[in-house]
Amino acid sequence: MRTDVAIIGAGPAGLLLGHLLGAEGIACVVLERQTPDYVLGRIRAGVLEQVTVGLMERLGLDARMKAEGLPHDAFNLADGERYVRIDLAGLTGQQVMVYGQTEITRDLMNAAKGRGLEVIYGAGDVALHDIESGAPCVTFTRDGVHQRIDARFIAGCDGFHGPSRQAMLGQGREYERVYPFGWLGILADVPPCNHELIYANHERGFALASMRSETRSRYYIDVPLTERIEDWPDERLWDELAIRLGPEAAANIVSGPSIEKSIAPLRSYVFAPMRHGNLLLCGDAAHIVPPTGAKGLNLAASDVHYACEALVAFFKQNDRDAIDGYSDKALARVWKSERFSWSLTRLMHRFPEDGAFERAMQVAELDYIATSRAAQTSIAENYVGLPV
Ligand code: RFL
Ligand code: PHB
Repeated sequence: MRTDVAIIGAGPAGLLLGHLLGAEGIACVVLERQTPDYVLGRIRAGVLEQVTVGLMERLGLDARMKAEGLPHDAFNLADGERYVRIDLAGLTGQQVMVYGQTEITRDLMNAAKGRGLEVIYGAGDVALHDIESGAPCVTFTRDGVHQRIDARFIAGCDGFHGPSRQAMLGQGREYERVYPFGWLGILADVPPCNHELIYANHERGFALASMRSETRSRYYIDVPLTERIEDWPDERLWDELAIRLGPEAAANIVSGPSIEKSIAPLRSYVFAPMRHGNLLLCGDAAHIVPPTGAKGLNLAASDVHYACEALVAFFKQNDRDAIDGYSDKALARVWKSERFSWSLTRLMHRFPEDGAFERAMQVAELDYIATSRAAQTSIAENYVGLPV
């Protein structure tokens, strides 16, 4: 096979890039190791920035999101019984959209065939070759048959564990911070306890009340990395959520059987630069943020925006500088989201190594945020997403 851009990974980054390039008349093929059902079974992000919503609008794939997504004007930071409301709409004039990563992925998947976007699922042993040359290629096996795609560029959209970053590891630098806890998440078909998200810092640890719809809730607590999912039967988790979210939220929690429960470790990670030769990395393949700022999927979307812009400039105006400039442009936004996610994680979690001083700093910061419009505006403009 021959194409302009071989895209590895059919998560949100790979599918978005495939559709955007297709709309510009640039040929591409997307290679995914898993089956469509497996990809849709991963319960992850729930909060979309305007930039991400805007890309779906540009593709004309926003109808279901507009009908079923929940626009949110605000979210809350809770510390004990105190709530600090961050009025996103009032402070920035913007909202965020609560719409699951599963749903956005499903919308992109369903539109692929009709738009002629070729996605090859079940691609094994994906390997990248000759990324420094003008004619890189990707090899893989499917149904026991060895295959090869020749391309002009490769887009590595294959997440944190994929082969793309591995192919350029010696060509850049890794920046990493691993946190001493993970988030235990539960998805249940019960109404949310509050119509706005609540991030809580309780003496027993962090908790988040989120949602997917008026009838489906998503909650998280932080747990030590040694904890196993079997240690957390549903009742224990509901009891813990009620304590950590505080009495006001607890009074409105409706509990029910989990339809998904998993533990995700927290990590901050950046690989720079995000391009080497003709391989461009997008999304989790290049960086990871702790979920506290709801930034991971949104960063994948903004990377894709910059990558698409660069590839269009190359194919339409023969502009090689646009490709060379991709990494700097994408990283400028990545680092700001890394900072925001790291600082919100620091503010809202009890770190095992922290003492009385660190806790006093958290209280002082929350006091400051509670009383300063400037501090709230800073949080709000980061949460709704910085401009691309
Ligand atoms: P993905 O979604 O991991 O997709 C990568 C795809 O590449 C495939 N792949 C391969 N394909 C072929 N060959 C190989 N060898 C391959 N290896 C891997 C994989 O199967 C997969 O289909 O990366 P992408 O597209 O960059 O998207 C990134 C997002 O998934 C991620 O950043 C977010 O989910 C992070 N995140 C959140 N982001 C937000 O913007 N808002 C949120 O509210 C939010 N909440 C979260 C989150 C992530 C979480 N977890 C579980 C990590 C909440 C959680 C709990
Ligand atoms: C989610 O609903 O899954 C969610 C919401 C906000 C976050 C992280 C995850 O910061």
